[in-house]
Amino acid sequence: MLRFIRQVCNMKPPSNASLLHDVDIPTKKATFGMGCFWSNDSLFGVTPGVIRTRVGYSGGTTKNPHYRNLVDHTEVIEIDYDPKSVTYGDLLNMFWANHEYGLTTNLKRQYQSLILYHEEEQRQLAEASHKVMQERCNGQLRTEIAPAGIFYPAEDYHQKYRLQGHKDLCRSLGLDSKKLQTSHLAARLNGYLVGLGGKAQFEQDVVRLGLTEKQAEYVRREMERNEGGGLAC
Ligand code: MHO
Repeated sequence: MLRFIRQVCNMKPPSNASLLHDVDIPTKKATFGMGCFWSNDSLFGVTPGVIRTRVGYSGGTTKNPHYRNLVDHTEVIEIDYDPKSVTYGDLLNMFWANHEYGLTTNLKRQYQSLILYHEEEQRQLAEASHKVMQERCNGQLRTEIAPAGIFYPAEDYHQKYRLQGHKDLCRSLGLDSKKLQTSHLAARLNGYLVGLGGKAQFEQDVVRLGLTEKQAEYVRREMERNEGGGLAC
């Protein structure tokens, strides 16, 4: 155990630029409110085709909301995805399959089930999927669909919340406040660390993401520890 702790604490900031923080390809945005944004950040961050994620507040009317004063805003996740690798329809399926708040009547606005669309095609797909779900739920669904407005990024400590629990790993990855919102690698690890994404995908990702063997080994241990438990908030 001691040896393990020492190993982790010895992780040095990367000496080369091989870590895959920046992925410079054309992306589209998707924005969803589906309860506490910590878990959604992990869920989408580890999804193939998702390039970057950040969490924040949107959907309301007041300016500059913050966590302790959301007023009419909702916790949302903003996703940058590669439409050649994952479709908006795939993301919508994940939206419907991974939260239960659409049926709750007395939910705080903070956790509103919400789809904020960025273009006409997204609106149509969102409304079509909503119609199917609404029939399945006998008209009880509370999910709202609206055009995406201003997105206010949440405070730094909410970004890649699960990853930030691993301070030495974060330090070894050279994560700063900007990278917490833009790093591809951070989005992926934030999911893997809580047991999402699966071992096979992680092993394929190790080299691509530029992880050292020590970093990879640390993530493997966490994946095993958390297997199957990823989404609790
Ligand atoms: N259960 C968590 C929710 C946080 S979330 C960002 C808490 O009570 O702090 O809404």
